[in-house]
Amino acid sequence: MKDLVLKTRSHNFPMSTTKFVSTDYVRARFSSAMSQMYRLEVPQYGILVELVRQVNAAALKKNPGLHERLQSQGELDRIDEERHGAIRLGTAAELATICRIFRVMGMEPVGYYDLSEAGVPVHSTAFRPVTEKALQRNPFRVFTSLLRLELLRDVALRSEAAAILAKRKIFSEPALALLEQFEINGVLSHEDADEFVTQVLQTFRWHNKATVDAMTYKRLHAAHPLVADIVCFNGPHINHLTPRTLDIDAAQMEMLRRGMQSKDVIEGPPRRKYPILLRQTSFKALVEHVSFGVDDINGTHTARFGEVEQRGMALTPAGRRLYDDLLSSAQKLNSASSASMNYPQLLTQAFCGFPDDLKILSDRGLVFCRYQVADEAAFLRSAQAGDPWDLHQMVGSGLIDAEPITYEDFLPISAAGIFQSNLKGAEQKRYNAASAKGAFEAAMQSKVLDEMALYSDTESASIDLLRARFSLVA
Ligand code: OOG
Ligand code: NI
Repeated sequence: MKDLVLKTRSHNFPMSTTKFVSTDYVRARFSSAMSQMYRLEVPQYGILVELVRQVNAAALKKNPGLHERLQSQGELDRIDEERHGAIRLGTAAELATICRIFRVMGMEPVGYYDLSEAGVPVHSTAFRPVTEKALQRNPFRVFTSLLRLELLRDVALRSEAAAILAKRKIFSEPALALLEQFEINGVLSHEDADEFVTQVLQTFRWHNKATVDAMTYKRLHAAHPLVADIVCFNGPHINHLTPRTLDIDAAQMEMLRRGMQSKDVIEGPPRRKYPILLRQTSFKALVEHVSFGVDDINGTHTARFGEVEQRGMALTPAGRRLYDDLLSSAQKLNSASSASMNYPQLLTQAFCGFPDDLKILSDRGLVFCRYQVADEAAFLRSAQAGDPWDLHQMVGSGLIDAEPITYEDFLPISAAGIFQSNLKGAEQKRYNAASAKGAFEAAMQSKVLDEMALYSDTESASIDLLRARFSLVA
């Protein structure tokens, strides 16, 4: 529990012996500190992590091909350390500061997710590392949502909520001081980095005392349960942490066997031989005791849950269009009451339209790949013989391997499903709101990165490297 102990900083550290640390170090420390804290706060999370570890070990043992693939992609070592978390912020200022804080950890905002379409009054991004090396070192991500008070119908309630939020300070003074120090120097010392992690962790801890009275909580909750969750506490408590599993069907079965209240349906694509994008399931949020107002009136709040995810291949824009089309056709059939099949069956049927063969997937340009030399001797022979550079042909003849790139992001429809299954009493309303990426970026004071461009850059970089080697030998 070293991470949770508040340490005092010594300021008489001589510069010459000060060791500076990388942003990767800060992120890895923070991810591990969050995991330790959440284990203490929500013991079911610890059980889930252990369950996933067992499922993963079994999956690797059963499937040597999977073991080999993860190893060659540099992912084997990160699996047990891998997790994402989620937080919900109340104001533009909070989002702008969190963006600066996550930069100290080498995390950038990637992607824009509009959840209003699915009846959740927030929009979101995911902070995550973006380089291949940083992802291998530690891929910690935080799905970060910002409340959209302007979507509430009741104008008086809007300003009441805004006034409550304006009063809170969610970051500690030492955290902000270290943040400024990092921004000036571009680095933190080992000691300061550890202190920074300790301080930032405090922002995400649970508060069992609401900042408002029970009536105010009730009114905000009636507008939307998420509004109460975001507005009524002194900080954006981490609401779940998600370990990565290699077999989500097995993990789901194991959750049910151990009596966890897991969702009935796994979000995302159906089970396949070659997994694509992201599949997720969660256990229901806990009903927790909280107290309200100065009189400490007892009540409950429902927010925190557990989730597992399985990651698959990153899809190109063409692959993603096909995914979105198939998913929406399965969902349409499911909402037509005449359907004779259940949702998982409809989904499986719809996804017959998505090839499940690596060669077809890459030939049809549906997945992003990292290209590597497969047959070193033949590659060199071909270069020396003066053969023309022809990637497609060299993959076909086995000189080069096309290794699918793992999806590192989230899915808006799945995220909405996860939000919904954890909001007690939320009615399924649709907000008639325009997507507001520009407003989100203005609030954050930073642009979000385009995830497709990141995958495409990784793919191109691998091709450029091979091509340069090929012409060097020639
Ligand atoms: C975030 C829900 C979305 C995911 O993995 O898609 C999410 C939240 O409940 O705050 O975490
Ligand atoms: Ni999640």
